[in-house]
Amino acid sequence: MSQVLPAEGGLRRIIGDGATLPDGEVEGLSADDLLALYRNLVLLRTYDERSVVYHRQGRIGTYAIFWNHEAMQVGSVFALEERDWIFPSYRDSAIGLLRGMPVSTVLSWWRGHPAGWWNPHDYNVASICVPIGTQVPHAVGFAWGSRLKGEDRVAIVNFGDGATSEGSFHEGATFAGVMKAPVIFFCNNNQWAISTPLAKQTAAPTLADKAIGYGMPGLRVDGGDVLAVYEATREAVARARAGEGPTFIEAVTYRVAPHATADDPSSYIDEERVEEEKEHECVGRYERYLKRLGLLTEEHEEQVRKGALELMRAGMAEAEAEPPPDLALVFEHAYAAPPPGLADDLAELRRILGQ
Ligand SMILES: Cc1ncc(C[n+]2csc(CCOP(=O)(O)OP(=O)(O)O)c2C)c(N)n1
Ligand SMILES: [Mg+2]
Repeated sequence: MSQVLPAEGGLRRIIGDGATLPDGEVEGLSADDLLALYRNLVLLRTYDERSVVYHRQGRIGTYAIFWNHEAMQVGSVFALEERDWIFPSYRDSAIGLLRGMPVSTVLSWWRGHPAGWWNPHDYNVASICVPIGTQVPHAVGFAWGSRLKGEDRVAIVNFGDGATSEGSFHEGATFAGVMKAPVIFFCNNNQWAISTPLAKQTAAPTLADKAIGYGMPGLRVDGGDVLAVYEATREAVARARAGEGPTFIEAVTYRVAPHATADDPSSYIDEERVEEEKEHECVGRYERYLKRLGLLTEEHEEQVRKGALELMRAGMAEAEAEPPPDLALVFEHAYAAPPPGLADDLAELRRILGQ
């Protein structure tokens, strides 16, 4: 019988601060790996920053900003094999880019265009879930199903601190623990669920403490440290592959951007704390780490940033070149037998929009 230990208290950390806190290193990562992690971080950062601009220009719809969440997304995905599946939330909308999904696909998703509907089998990335926590039972069912089929696949499910209060999280975690499903519960604890702070979300001392109730280990990691996230996820993946069941990872960070482009956090957030957290945001921290190691030059940094920006511009051009979708799509796929009123609504929409 494997023993489930109480959740970790302290946060795992690898990256130092260049002063009193020493740098660590992760065994098994080559210089090429370290630079690949950097490129991925810049890709997601650029995607996120450009998306906010595109939103303001009216070129994409409401957008869920993930600025300073990149280390959690990049570090965790780097610990997976291509055959492993990712079950993202809206906060991880661009995680498919790490699996070769075109930028135009993700932008189309935020434009509400069907070109943004990808086939999950093409990238082993499930569809984005907007209802909080619903991706959790999807991931658990998938992981358990894979095990039954004798496949060697692991699933990772990304969700926030608020999602841990949802029934679907509880159902998924209970099931995964009992069935020893090869799944990783990756919680981005950004300490806010829109305007609900963590202290009102739970009375548990840490979110990782919840793990013991489901019979799985709970790890706590600094969510702004891409290497610590990678290392913790790699351990969870090894456990899942060995048939030892699920792991809960609590990656601790702080939401420094509004919940989404439709949110104004000034009425509830602590602005001073936001400014403080921005000082050591995850991409800059990793850049400084690589520079201390002598692995990153200004020229290389410039080149990586420029490449990411070009990818974004080309992706937006491609997304905007898509012909407008058929308006009927808005009305399809909801009912097996659509009520007659919907046909009238569609006719009216066509008349108003002249399509
Ligand atoms: C089932 C459900 N209830 C409520 C909402 C409205 N809602 C959207 S985002 C959000 C907060 C989620 O917070 P958290 O899980 O911490 O994720 P974060 O947005 O911080 O990444 C809520 C309540 C929803 N999308 N789905
Ligand atoms: Mg949150």
